[in-house]
Amino acid sequence: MDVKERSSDKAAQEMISRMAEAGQQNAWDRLEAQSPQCGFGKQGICCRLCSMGPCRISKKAPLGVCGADADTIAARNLVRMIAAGAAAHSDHGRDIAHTFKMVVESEQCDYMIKDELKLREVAARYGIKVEGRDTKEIAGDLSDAVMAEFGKQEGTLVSAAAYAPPARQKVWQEFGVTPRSIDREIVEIMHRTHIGVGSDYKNLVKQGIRCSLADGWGGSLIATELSDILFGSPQPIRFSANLGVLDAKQVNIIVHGHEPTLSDIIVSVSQEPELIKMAKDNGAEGINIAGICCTANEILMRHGIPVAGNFLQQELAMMTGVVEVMLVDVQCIMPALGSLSDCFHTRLITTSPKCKIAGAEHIEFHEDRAVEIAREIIKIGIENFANRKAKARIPKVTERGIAGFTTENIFYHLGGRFRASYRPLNDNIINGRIRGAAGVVGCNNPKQVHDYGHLTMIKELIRNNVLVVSTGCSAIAAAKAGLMRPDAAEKYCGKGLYEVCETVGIPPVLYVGSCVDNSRILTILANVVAEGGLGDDISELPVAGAAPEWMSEKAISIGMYFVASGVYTVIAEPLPILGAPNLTRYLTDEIEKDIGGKWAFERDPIKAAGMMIEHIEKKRDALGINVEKERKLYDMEERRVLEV
Ligand code: NFS
Repeated sequence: MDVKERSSDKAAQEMISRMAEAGQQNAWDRLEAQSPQCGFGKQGICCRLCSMGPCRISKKAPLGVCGADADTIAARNLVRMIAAGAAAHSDHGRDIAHTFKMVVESEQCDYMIKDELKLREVAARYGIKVEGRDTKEIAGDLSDAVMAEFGKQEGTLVSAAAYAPPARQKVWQEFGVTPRSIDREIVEIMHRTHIGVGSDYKNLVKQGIRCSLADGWGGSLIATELSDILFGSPQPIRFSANLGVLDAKQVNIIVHGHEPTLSDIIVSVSQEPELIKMAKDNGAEGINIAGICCTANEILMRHGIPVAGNFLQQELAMMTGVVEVMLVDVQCIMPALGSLSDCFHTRLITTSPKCKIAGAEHIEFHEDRAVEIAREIIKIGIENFANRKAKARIPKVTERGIAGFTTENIFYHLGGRFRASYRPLNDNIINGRIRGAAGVVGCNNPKQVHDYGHLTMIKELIRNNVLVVSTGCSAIAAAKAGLMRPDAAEKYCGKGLYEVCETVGIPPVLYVGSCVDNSRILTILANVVAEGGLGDDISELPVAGAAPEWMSEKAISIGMYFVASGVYTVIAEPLPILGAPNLTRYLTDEIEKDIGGKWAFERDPIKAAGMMIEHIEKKRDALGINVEKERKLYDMEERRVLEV
C-alpha cells in the first residue's frame, strides 16, 4: 500500500500508515474489499423499488418486469438520491427553525438571538414589517413564516422568491419547477418513483430539480440564515487546521456531524472556568475542542475553533489515541467509528434520536437543556483523560488561514472600507482581472486520492484568475493546504487575481462555511446579478461549480440546485446514470436549454478546471466583456476603422 495513493495530506498519510501497522481497517481498505463494485449500481440501472425485482438492465433484458427501461430506472434512482440529500439538509434546517421558535417563545433558554441586524434583514425579505417593532415580535413572525415553508399546502416557497433573481424565477416558472414547499417536493419524489407512477425520465428529473431548489433556496438557506441569527453571523477569523490541532496535554473533544445547535453550546460551555479547573485537577492543561466535517465548519466560521479534518479523517482522528470524546449528531458519521472506538479509550457519543450507532453510547441532546447536557458531556471527556490506552501519536501538521466570509461581509471586503458594495467585484470581473468565480465544494471519496482533486482543481482555477469560494470538506481541504492564507495569493494566483486579493487583503479561496452554507454561494450569485453589468440571470455569469471528490446524496442535491440555478457544474465521479444514454445526454447537454445550467463529469481535476475556465470564458464572450481578447485579434486595418 502506498499512502500517497490514498491521501495527499501529510497528516492523513501518517495516520493511514499507523492504521496499517496496527492492523486497523479504514475506508480505503473497505473500498478495496468492496472492489470491483457492482457495475449495474454504478450505472444506475438496477431497480429494487418493488418485489417483482430486483431488475437489472442489460442487452439481453433491456426492460424491468414492469417495463421500465434504463432511463426510467436511472432517473428514479437519481431523483430519490436528490430527495434524500434535500431531506438531510432541510431537516437540519427544520431543527434550527425549532430552536429558533423555542428562543422566540421561551422567556429564558440557553440560546438567544445574536444577530439582530440579520434578523431584521431576513424578516424584511419575508415581507415582515420591521420598523418600529421589537426583536421578539419580528422574530415571532419570522419563526411562523419559516416554519410554514416546510409544510405549506398552497403557494410557493417565499424564500426562493425573496432571494433569487427575478429572471431566474421566471425560468423556473416557465419550466414549471418553482418549489412549492420543502417537505412536499421531497414527498412527491417518493410518490412519483413508486412502482407504476411516472416513467418519463425528463418528467422525473423535473421533480428532482424542483426538490433540489427547495433544498438550496429553501431548507439549506433557512438553515444558514437562522444559524446566523441564532449563533451570530461569521466574520473573518483566523483558524488552524489538520490533525495537529489535537493536543496530547489537553482533554480533546471532537465534535463531528452537522448541526450547530449542539457544537455551538459545547464551545461556549467548554470555556467555563469550573470545567477548565476540573480538567486541570484531572491532570490536563485544558479543554481542546476541535471539529470534523460540517460541524467543524459551523464553529470554525463563527468562533475560529480549530478543524481536525474532513470526512476521510474521522477514523484517523480517533487513531491518534488522544480523543477523549467524539461527539456526533447527524450525517457523514461513519458507522465504522463504533468498532474503532472500542480499541481506544475514546467515548463515541451520539446525541440525536435520528442517529444511533452500534458501539456508541447515546446521550440525547435536548435544546431546552442544552447547557446542562453540554456540561455533562464535557465532564465525561475530562474524566476520560486519565484512561488513555494507546501512546499518543499526533501528526505535527497544521496550517493556518482565514475563514468566516459570508454574502453580507464580502460586500465590505471586496468594497474596501469606503465602498460597501459588490460593485468592485463586478468591476474586476468586467475588466478581466478576475475572469470569473467558481464554487468548489463537496466531500472526500476514497475513490479519489484524498484532497488531491480539491487542491489541484483550486490551484488551477486561481492560477487562471478565477476566484474560488468553498464550503464543506472541500473548504477544509483548502484550509489544510494553506490556500486560505492571504499570502497564498502571491504563491498561487495569476496576476489579475493576485492584484485584487492583495489590494483587498483576502485569500484567493474564500471559506464560506458548511454544506448548507452553499446557500451563501447562491445568494452571493444573486447579489452579483443585482449589482448589474453581468447580465440579468445567474446563467449569464462567468461562473462554474464543482465537487471534485463528492460522495453523498446531499452533494447530488447541491449539484442539481446549482445546475437549476443556471450554473455549469462539474463533478468527478459521474452521477450513477451512465447506463441510461438518454438521461445522460439530457443532464449533460439538453437540460441547459430548459434551465440554463448543466452537468459534466471529469475525474482529472486539471481537465475539469479547464472545462470550467472554458465555460467562464464562453460566458464572458457572451456578455461582451472579453474586450482585451478581442483587441488582440484586431489587425491594423480594423484598428484604423476603430480610431475613426
Ligand atoms: Ni457535505 Fe458536510 Fe463533507 Fe460531504 Fe459530508 S461533511 S454536508 S456531505 S462529506 S462535504
